[in-house]
Amino acid sequence: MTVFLIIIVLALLGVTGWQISKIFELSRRSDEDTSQVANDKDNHTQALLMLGFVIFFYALMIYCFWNYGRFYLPDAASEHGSQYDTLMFVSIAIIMFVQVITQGLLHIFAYRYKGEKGKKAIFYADNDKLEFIWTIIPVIVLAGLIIYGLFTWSDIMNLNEDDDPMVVELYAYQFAWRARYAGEDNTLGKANVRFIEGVNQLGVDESDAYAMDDKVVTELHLPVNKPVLFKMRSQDVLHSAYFPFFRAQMNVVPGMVTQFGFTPTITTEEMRQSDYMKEKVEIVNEIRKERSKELAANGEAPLDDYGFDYFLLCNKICGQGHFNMQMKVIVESEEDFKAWLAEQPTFESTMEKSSENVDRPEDTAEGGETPATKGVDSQESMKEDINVEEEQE
Ligand SMILES: [Cu+2]
Repeated sequence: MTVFLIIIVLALLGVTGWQISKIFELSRRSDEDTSQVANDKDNHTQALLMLGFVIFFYALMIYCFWNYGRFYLPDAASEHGSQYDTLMFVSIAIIMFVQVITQGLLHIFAYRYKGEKGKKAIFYADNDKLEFIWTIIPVIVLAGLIIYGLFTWSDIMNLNEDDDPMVVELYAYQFAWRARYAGEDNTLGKANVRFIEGVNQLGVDESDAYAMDDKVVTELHLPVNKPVLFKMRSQDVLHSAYFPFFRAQMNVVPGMVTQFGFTPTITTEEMRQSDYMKEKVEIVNEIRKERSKELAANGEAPLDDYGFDYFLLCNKICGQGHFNMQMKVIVESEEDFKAWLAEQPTFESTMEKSSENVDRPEDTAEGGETPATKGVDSQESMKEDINVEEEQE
């Protein structure tokens, strides 16, 4: 009913506007120029609008650089990152330079050579020399950029196999990540979604000898200055493994293995101590403090303080829980990494434990929690969270 009334009100308003415009038309002086052909006054208004637009456009551009510049990522935390950033910078610098000049010229010319009574344009058919110049310059610049981009791409993508990179699988599913370390042999065991059962969440092939020493974890640890080769697999839909601080991103496609490698160069602790990050964390905590005050006023629990950590994000909108599909990444010294990895259970021991639990059901209640079963729990609770949200809607 309300909608119907609103529609009627809007229709009546439209009719009123139309009637008013009719009255204005009738009250016009008879000597006013009502021709459809633009006169000097029209041309002058249009010319001023063109000039006004380009000034507004430049002002907006400067404002955006000034205001949003602080959202740039800090120096890359990977070996190839600076190459990537330079390519990005060179491309943007060239585009900005050309853009500023051509936009300016386009609008200034529109203003300067606006139509005027008695003014006639020169008939200028063509000029081979000019056409050659404005064709060849973009061709050279674009070809240069593309070739530069291709070289950078192949430099980044072709991991040097002689460096013997550590192989880690990144496993994506709605809506979380798991990592699988290849173990002592640095070879990942075979896996297939058909083998997914119980604690074997990643579908690792139990009959493959290479799989026995694999380690499935929920947090990605990386030793600093060591090359890592990621092999990516998806359980369900298209995901994208995105490491913004390491300038790395690769699609994770169901049914195939994609790969990407990089060498982290800045540890989590070093990044936390950098001026950039200290300032950022301070700002975030300032906002959180303000928010906590509001929460406290409403009798709710205040927010925890934020501390920086690297993370792996999903950068493909893969469903309802996409926004929270992330995994903590810790870059640390090789000793710390080795100590951490040694504590993680192998696939073999996880499977043995689970089969023992099946044999002796009385143990399951108090049985130790392996990271894999922990994963099941968090996955379940995540699903519950989403269901709760759905109900609220
Ligand atoms: Cu995803």
